[in-house]
Amino acid sequence: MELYHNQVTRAQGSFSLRMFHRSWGIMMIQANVSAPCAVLDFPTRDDFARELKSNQYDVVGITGIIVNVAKVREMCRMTRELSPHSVIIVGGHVAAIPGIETMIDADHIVKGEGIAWMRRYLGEDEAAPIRHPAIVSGMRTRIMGIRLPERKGATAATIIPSVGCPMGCNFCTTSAFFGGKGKFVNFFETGDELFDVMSRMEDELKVKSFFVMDENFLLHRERAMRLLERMKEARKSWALSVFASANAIRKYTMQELVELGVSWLWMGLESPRAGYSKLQGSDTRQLTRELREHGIRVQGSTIIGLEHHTPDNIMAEIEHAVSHDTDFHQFMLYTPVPGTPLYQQMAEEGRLLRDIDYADVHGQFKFNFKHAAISREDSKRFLDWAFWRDFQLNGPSLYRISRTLLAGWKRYKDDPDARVRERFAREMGKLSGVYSSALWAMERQFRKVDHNVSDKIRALRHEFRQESGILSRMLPAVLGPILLWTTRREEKRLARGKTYEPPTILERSNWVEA
Ligand code: B12
Ligand code: SF4
Repeated sequence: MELYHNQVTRAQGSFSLRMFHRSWGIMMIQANVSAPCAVLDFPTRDDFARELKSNQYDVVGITGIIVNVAKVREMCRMTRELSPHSVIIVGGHVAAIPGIETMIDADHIVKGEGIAWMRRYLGEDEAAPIRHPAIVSGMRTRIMGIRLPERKGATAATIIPSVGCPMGCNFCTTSAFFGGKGKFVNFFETGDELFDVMSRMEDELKVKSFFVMDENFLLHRERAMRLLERMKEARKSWALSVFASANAIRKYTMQELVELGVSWLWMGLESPRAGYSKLQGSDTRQLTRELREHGIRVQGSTIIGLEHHTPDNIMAEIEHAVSHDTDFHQFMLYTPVPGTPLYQQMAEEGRLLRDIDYADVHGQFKFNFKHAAISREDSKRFLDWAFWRDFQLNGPSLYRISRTLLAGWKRYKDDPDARVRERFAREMGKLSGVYSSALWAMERQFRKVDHNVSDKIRALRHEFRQESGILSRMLPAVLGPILLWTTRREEKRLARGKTYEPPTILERSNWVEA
C-alpha cells in the first residue's frame, strides 16, 4: 500500500508523495517455488472471489500484517466457502497476534520466514539459493496533483537482502518476528551475491537505482564494502536507498558512502534520552547535516510517546527531532505490537488498553497502552503536531530533496570517480528543470503557510537556475504555473475527501492453462 502518505508526508497536503508498493513477501515466495502459483495483489472482494472460483487451488496463501487481521479473517471465510478443498496458509506479521488460531479459520499459520517454510511444505529443496524477483519499488507516483509517467527504469528496483534485524530494539516487530536480538535471516550473504542480483535487476528492469530493503544494511560492513569493490570493478554508477542506524553509518567515511552510491538513508532519530544502542555516541544533528551536504537525502524517524516523555518535555523533544531538518521525517507512536518484548512487558505490567481494534494498532493514530504521563487522546495530538511542525518549519519534502540534490551536485560534479560524477549528473540532468518548476509553484503556494520557507524556496530556485542548462532555465516559466494550478486543484480534491487506491495485480508463474 502506501508509505509516504501514511506515515511520512501525511501533513504535506498536495505536496505529499503518493506512491503504492507491492506485497514483496508473497512476491518473494512466488519466485522461489516451482509449483504453479498466482499472486493476487490488492484484490477487491470480487477479484478474490472470481479467482477462487475460476481455478482449483490446492493452497491459498494469505499475507497480512496485524492491522489487516479482519481482512485476513474474511478472506479465510471466503476461501472456505468458495474453494472448500483448498488448504489455507496464513503468513506475515499477522501471525504474531496471540491467539490468532482462534481468530481466523486457517489450516497453517506461519510465523517468521516464509520461503523456506513454503518450500518445505511443497516438498521442495528449502536450502536452494534464493531467486530474487524483479520488483519495481513503487507505482502510480503522484505529487502536486500530477501522476508521474511510468517509464521502464525510472523507478528504483527493490532488493531484499535479508529479513529481521539483530539490534533487537524492544518495540521492533521486524526484529522480533525473525528471531529477535542477535538474529536475522540473510537471503544473500555476500557482496558478490548482492552484486549479481543487482546486475540482473539492472538488465531486467533497466534501472540504476535500488531500494535496499534491509533493516540495517550498513551494519554488515564487509558485505557492503565487497559490493563497493565489485561496483568499482564493473564501473557501476548505481544509486542506493538504504535503512541504517546512526552507529552503523558511523562505520563509514562520507567518501565510502558516496562511492557506494548511497543517495537516500532512512535513520532512526530517537531522543538521546531513550538510550537505544543504535544511537550510541552519535550527534545525529551533525550527522544528518553532513550527510545532506554530501547529497545524501535523509529520512529521519522519530518515536512519539517514549516512556520518558511527558506533556512538559515532549514539545522540546519534537523540536529537537524537527531541528534535524531532514528531507523526510516519519513520526510514529511508541506502540507495543504483539510479538515484541515491549508488548510482553506491557502485558505483564497490565498496561495494555482493552478493546482496541487491531486495525488501529499501527502507530499513526492513538496509543494502545497506558502511558505514565500522556493520555491516549493527547498521544494523537502530539503526533499530529509533530508532522505539522516539521512541515511548517522545514517546508515540503520535495523542496528539501531538491536542496540536498543540488548540494551533492555542486560538491561532486567534478569528482575524480566517473561513477560518482555520472550519478549526480544523471539526477541533476533529469530533474533540474522539473525541480525548478516545482520550486516555482511551491514558493507561491507556501507563501500562505510561511513566508520564511517561501523565501528559502525562492533562494534555492535561483541557485538551481545558475546550475541548470538553458532548457531547464526556461522550463519553470511554462511548467511552474501549470504545477501551481494542479497543486491547487489537488488541494480542493483532497478537501472533498478524494482517496487513492492501488490497482489489483495478478501475476502467474509456472502456469499451464488447462
Ligand atoms: C515495505 C514495508 C511496507 C510497504 C509495503 C509493504 C508490503 N506491501 O509488503 C509500505 C510502505 C506500503 C508499508 C505500509 C505499512 N506498514 Co509496513 N513495512 C514494510 C517493511 C519495511 C518491509 C516489508 C517487506 O517487504 N519485507 C520483506 C519481505 C520479504 O518480508 P515479509 O513481508 O515479512 O514476508 C516474509 C514473512 O513475513 C513471510 N510471509 C509473508 N507473507 C506470507 C504469506 C504466507 C502464506 C507465508 C507462508 C509466509 C509469509 O515470508 C516472507 C519471506 O520470508 C516492514 C518491516 C520489515 N522489514 O519487514 C514494515 C512492516 C511490515 N509494516 C508495518 C506497518 C505497521 C505498516 C503500516 C500499518 C504503517 C502505517 N502506519 O501506515 C502500513 C500498512 C500498509 C497496509 N495497509 O498493509 C509493520 C507491521 C507491524 C506488524 N507487526 O504487523 C512492519 C513490520 C514495520 C514495523 N517494524 O513496525 N509497509
Ligand atoms: S535498529 Fe531499527 S530495525 Fe533494528 S531492531 Fe532497532 S528499530 Fe528494529
